[in-house]
Amino acid sequence: MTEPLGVLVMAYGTPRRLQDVEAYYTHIRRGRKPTPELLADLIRRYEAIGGVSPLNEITQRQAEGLADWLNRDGGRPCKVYLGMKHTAPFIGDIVRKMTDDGIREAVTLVLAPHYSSMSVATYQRAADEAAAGTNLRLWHVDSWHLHPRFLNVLTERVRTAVDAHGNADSVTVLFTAHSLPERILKFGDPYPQQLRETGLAVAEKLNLPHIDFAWQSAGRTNERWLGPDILEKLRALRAAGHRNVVVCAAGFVSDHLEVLYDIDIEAQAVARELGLRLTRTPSLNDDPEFLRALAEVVRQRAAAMNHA
Ligand code: FEC
Repeated sequence: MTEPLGVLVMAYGTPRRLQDVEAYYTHIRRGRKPTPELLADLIRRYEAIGGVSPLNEITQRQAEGLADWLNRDGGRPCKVYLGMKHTAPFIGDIVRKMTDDGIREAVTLVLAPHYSSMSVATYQRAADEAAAGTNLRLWHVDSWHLHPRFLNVLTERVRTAVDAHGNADSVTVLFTAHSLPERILKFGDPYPQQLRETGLAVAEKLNLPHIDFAWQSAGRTNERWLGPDILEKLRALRAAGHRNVVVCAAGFVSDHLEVLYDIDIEAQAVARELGLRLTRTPSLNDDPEFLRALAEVVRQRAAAMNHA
């Protein structure tokens, strides 16, 4: 029997209960506890979206849907594992489970389309560290921001949202992703360029006359983060006479705090205040076509290693 190919899906993770938010936040801050003010502010944001984020559940469904596609495409049988960056089951523990299960070859896939040394690479490092000295060989997928099927799914969402506004001429489509510290620019990180490439590819398919880019959800730290921030960009668009904005959070693939709070509550409030009509494209979540795109991404990576 053919030995299964391991597939390590990696995602951000979210606290399962409000009581777990402090430990989660401390983990994100690499062991430094947040101040009481920062913690209270984060808890307030979780409460505003109903107390917990749907992220873990959606991630789980994404991994299951991916496994379904991979096990019916006629290729090598796959065993899909899911490891989280900031909550259990942690990436390192899952890699150890993979080795216990006898997996010797695996593709790793982060559920974020754009590569950065401060995002995707940190997941990969966690997996590499756990796999070091074992028989498990990992082949990382760095990015999949231009995968044709992914672009098709995103494009359809943008098309529907723009159509709901009436006329593409009167709408600005704003592509966003999670901000990162500005210092990534010093080492030529591809992250900003990749977000641009995704947005431009969608715009080209739809022949969109007005597109723009912004960063969202910047961390509450003292350093400079990539800008313009989405709120600043909304103000600038209104000042330039725009009235209709479609936000496509192309850097995220799921509903979670940064979408449900930062866009649906915070950015919506600013848009209302400015007299802007803002709609957000629905998150990809467990859309079968999106998961099929991810299955193709995995197969392509494996094929590049001649292990499809
Ligand atoms: O729904 C949820 O509960 C989790 C939503 C969530 C996602 C997410 C994705 C990304 N982050 C990225 C980078 C950073 C950096 C810092 C940082 C901080 C936070 C905090 C929360 C949080 N992030 Fe996150 N992120 C999510 C949630 N993130 C909560 C802490 C409070 C706050 O700042 O709001 C700053 C760390 C530091 O303080 O040093 C950097 C990137 C992504 C997108 C790629 C990915 O999914 O990995 C990049 C979802």
